[in-house]
Amino acid sequence: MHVVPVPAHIVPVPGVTWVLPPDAVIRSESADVGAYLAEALRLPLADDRSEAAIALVRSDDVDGDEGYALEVDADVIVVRARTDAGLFYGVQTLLQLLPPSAPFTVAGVRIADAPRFAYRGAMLDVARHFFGVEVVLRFIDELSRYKLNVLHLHLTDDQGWRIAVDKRPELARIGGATQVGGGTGGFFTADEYSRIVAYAAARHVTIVPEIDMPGHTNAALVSYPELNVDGAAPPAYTGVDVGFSTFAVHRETTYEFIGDVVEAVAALTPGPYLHIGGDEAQSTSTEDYLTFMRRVQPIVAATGKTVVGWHQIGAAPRIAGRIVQYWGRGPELDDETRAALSQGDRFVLSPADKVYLDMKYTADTPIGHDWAGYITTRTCYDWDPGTLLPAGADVLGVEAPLWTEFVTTTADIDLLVFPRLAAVAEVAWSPPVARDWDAFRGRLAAHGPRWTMRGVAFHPDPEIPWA
Ligand code: TNX
Repeated sequence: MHVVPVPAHIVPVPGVTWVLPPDAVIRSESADVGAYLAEALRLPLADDRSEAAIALVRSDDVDGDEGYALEVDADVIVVRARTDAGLFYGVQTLLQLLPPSAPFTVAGVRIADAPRFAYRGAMLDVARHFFGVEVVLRFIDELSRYKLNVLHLHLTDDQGWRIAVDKRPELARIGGATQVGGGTGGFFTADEYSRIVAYAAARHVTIVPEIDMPGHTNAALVSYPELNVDGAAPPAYTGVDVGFSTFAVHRETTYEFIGDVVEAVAALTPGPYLHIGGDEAQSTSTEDYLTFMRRVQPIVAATGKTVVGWHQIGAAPRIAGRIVQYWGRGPELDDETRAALSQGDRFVLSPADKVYLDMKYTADTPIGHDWAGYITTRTCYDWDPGTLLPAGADVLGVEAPLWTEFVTTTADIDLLVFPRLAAVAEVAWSPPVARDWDAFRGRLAAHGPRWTMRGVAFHPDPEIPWA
């Protein structure tokens, strides 16, 4: 059984094998999940009365908003869950239990599964280098196979602005026209962004849009000169430095601008979160930073969204319910993280030395950073979100970011993301007692051929005994 992330409970039933019958049909009490499975297996969906080879059943006996039970018997495979999300995760497990090609058989098994953390995410930086809708959809497809349920899109940075805002057309027109290295950039229209959101929703993935501010804003500063402290637009930026840009914090026009942007992005985003960045604002004084965050957090809250920010926002007084994304490196905690802890903030954990997917695996990796060290698949796997912060910290989950200063192609994404994202998924989903590096390596090995079949150019990390 090569299931990743490893289920909470999995017990083989010896001597039992399910074999796909020639006239197999799927019966589903969820139209959406049934359609997803039917398409994946190219099998017909049947009405309720027919004899099904695979049945997706709603059941209140299964615990949790995302939990499921899966039973493989000789004549039928049954997935039970209380919610569509649970059925979807049961289906992902089933797709992994099935062999990648015919003959389609599954060994008898009983699985009862539910996630450890509610927030299981990845981040894609589409600002440093722009990646279009199709690349993002493919990324969502892959992450949902590993039961991740959040895609954080880093939509704005010094090098580019990637989402059209009707009231502020120059953001896309001017801010969207550049990227690292001087390429032509790009941006999502409202319709394209909505396509991403809908595709994600069909896979139980929530999109978290990030508008990074007050630093990381050169693309906005180029587009609207009045956002600058001196009122003059700087030149476009296509390098890879950080910390040099800031919004004018003491001007009302800045907050009118932010209001327009936040309102537009919130209106296009059905999920509960809106990320305001807040990292590396090295050109904003501490006092100005606090002033800025005191103004901006309520602007976001007024749209009904929950504020998310990189852990530097911990320095600013919290707005109720906000989430702080920790990207530090241990063992010492910085002042902002400590401030967030003492304010009782909720945390999403993205420890840079564990899950930064833009770091090289080893010195030989052709692209990537190394400021947080080299990160092998094992490094992504061998840590516990339950003990990273002091006891009592309110940890909502885990997110693995892919920054794209040095990432220019889909093959670059694949190399850095796979297989490490699968390790992060197990960290976020599976209970600590079920986790074991040696067992994980063995299970992960079976995923290589599947990635190859799907055209995913994963890194053949030598620590994995690839099949
Ligand atoms: C730090 S992590 C950043 C990004 C860079 C990244 C490169 C964070 C909140 N800020 O601006 O892309 O390092 O690893």
